Amino acid sequence: MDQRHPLPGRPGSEPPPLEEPTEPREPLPPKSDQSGPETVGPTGRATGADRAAMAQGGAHLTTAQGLRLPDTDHSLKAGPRGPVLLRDHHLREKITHFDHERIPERVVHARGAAAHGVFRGYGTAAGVTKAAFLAKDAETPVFVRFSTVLGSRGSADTVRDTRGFAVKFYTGEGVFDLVGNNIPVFFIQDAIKFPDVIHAGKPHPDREIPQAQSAHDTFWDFVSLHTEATHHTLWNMSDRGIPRSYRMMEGFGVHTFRLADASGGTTLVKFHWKPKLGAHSLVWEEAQIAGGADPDFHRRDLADAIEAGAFPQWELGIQTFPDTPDQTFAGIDLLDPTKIVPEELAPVQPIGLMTLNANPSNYFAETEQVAFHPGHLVPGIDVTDDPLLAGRLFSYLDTQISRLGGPNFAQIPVNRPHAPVNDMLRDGMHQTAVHRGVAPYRPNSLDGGCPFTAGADAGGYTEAPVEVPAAPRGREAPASFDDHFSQPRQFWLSLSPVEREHVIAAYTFELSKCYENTVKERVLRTLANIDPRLCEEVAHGLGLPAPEPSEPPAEVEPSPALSQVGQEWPVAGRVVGIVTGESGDLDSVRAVRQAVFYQGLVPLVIAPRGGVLEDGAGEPVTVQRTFANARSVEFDALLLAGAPAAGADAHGARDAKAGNGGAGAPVDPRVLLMTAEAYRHAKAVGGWSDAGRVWEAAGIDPGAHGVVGGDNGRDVLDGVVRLLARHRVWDRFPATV
Ligand code: HDD
Repeated sequence: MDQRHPLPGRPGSEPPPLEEPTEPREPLPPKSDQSGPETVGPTGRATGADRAAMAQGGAHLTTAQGLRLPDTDHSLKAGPRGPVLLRDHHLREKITHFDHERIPERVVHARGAAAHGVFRGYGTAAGVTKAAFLAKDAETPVFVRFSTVLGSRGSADTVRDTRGFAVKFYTGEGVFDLVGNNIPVFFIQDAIKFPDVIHAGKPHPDREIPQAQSAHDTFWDFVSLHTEATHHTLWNMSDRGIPRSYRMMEGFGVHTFRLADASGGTTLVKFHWKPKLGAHSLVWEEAQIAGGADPDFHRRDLADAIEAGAFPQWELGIQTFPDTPDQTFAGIDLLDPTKIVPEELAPVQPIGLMTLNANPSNYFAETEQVAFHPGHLVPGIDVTDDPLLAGRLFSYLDTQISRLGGPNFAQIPVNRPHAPVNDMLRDGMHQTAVHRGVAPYRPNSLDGGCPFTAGADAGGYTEAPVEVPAAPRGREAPASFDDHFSQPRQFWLSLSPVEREHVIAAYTFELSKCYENTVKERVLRTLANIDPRLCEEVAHGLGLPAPEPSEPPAEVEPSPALSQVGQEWPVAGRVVGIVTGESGDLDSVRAVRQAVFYQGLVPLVIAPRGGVLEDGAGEPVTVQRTFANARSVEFDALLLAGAPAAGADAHGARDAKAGNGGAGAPVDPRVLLMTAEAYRHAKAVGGWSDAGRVWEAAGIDPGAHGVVGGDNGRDVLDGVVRLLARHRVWDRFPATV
């Protein structure tokens, strides 16, 4: 963690005064975590006109035409009680602009959060691709947008859904977009079904419910009628559907891509993003609570981590496969986007590191207006004939035209390439470039023949000369696309027992929200083909008979890389709540808070009321959360500096002495709820002083794994941090499957 950033509430970062200034002054400078890349003009040159200067220059309020205004609080009226005059241009301009502030939200992936960063190539991909940004130590600015798929722009972050993982590389050879997800497979094999799967997943058209959910009839109707969706759906029902944080998600390019080296050799690859913090998830109850208590849970987590200097990192890796005419590997059809290639068969080879180090300064300008497209490629990276990818290559350009109001969205600052642009595209809505010359066509003799085309030796993009197989035209898929159950079964068999429990619970929950028994029964038939035990458990939960499989279970080997449980990971940036009462042992709180911080974690002190806690002995302790606004879901681990007594709350100490009360004082019920929840969600909990009274009152076995007691807060913290490295204390939950 960057030590330059002071602890929240630590003296040294004095905020500017909040009073209304009496003299004009420049707007506040961007915060240190908001320094995005330099604005680049449509020609690719740095404009020098920075974004703020273009829309927020000068000290005085003006109209959009730059006319200074003496007042913006009163409409122009005929006398103080008279009618408003239509000639008031400022009123009309202000309201008209406001009326048009919203643009259509993305038809999918509407809810997102983004960050700027940098990608550094390792040079290890040099043997398979000529892409310059992958060269050793080449540094490329990136903009990354994470998203949910189904919900509207204002929906909650922690819903069960696939997450988008879209990365824009501003390379010197043009923009490369890797528009992936946190799940390595997709629902459908052909893009022509995309409107159908999305119509099925979106809220029902009559009442427009449920929001941001797959737990409804039309979704399950679709996926049970299109059994190719089984694999993706199973991933959604697994812990992958409810990530702990965007920082702790894997990312996948999903399709097989084709890399080309300088001598024309080609290699098929699948792209993977591996988070340095490991891939971790919420538990379902936690996700639901967070959806209400903090709908911005993931968005906040990402921005807070970057602001605190705990920059999230991912390694980009590739699985490589020979570019053979059949485009299969180990019997797996590489053009089928419902299939993975297990990492045990084709290891993921790291080729670069991405670090997200700056928050956007304006959500709309950057996160909302960023426009990705899987067809934004650079020399050395090409597409394959995956039929899902083919449709995507059409869809993204098309959608930006209506979403961003015309064909010039590449001129929006966040979308501008950092490579020079000379495209002969002209005019259109929102044209901001002032093009020179008279001959936007080529060849021409009037503008000196410019622009010139570039062969491969001048960095021009050339498609790999792949043979197109001769076959009669037709609407059909290869026979290999008919295998819908072997890889879902492999995924199921690869999960740890506790992860399987979660899958069973997720299917049972989602299907219990459906009204139509025929839909549930059809889903059960697909589950029977994955694994009879999975089917039986879900059927039991629904109160329905378990059907027989329609095909024998596939003979597959588990792929251990698919499980998220069992390894140890860095704990940097994890959030540790420290609960204390008004009159608790502040010395221990100070020491533990400091120790948490120096281990690279984020300490948040939780007390009965806000402000600071003082004991006259040391520095006051700033309170970041109160018993009234804290919920366990915010913390990866909870530490109790004693047993805060009931009686003190945010409205003031009803009992001035309330705090870590005497032996007989009842524990504050909000602390009990927080602790019991954290324990139930398999989090590490620790405590010192008389924290044992909390365990007792919350019904927690002090000897249970993951409950760390002791006399010294620092020792307790060490025990808790060791547990955090495994994310959760799963072995507290004996699994049955
Ligand atoms: Fe898509 C957005 C990822 C299939 C059509 N998609 C979108 C975003 C991500 C993905 C991450 C959000 C980008 C952002 O943050 O702005 N989509 C995928 C993946 C797919 C996939 C990994 C399969 C492997 N998508 C897919 C198909 C189609 C689309 C088959 C249409 C035929 N996707 C779109 C879209 C969106 C979009 C409608 C909505 C907003 C946008 O493009 O810019 O065009």
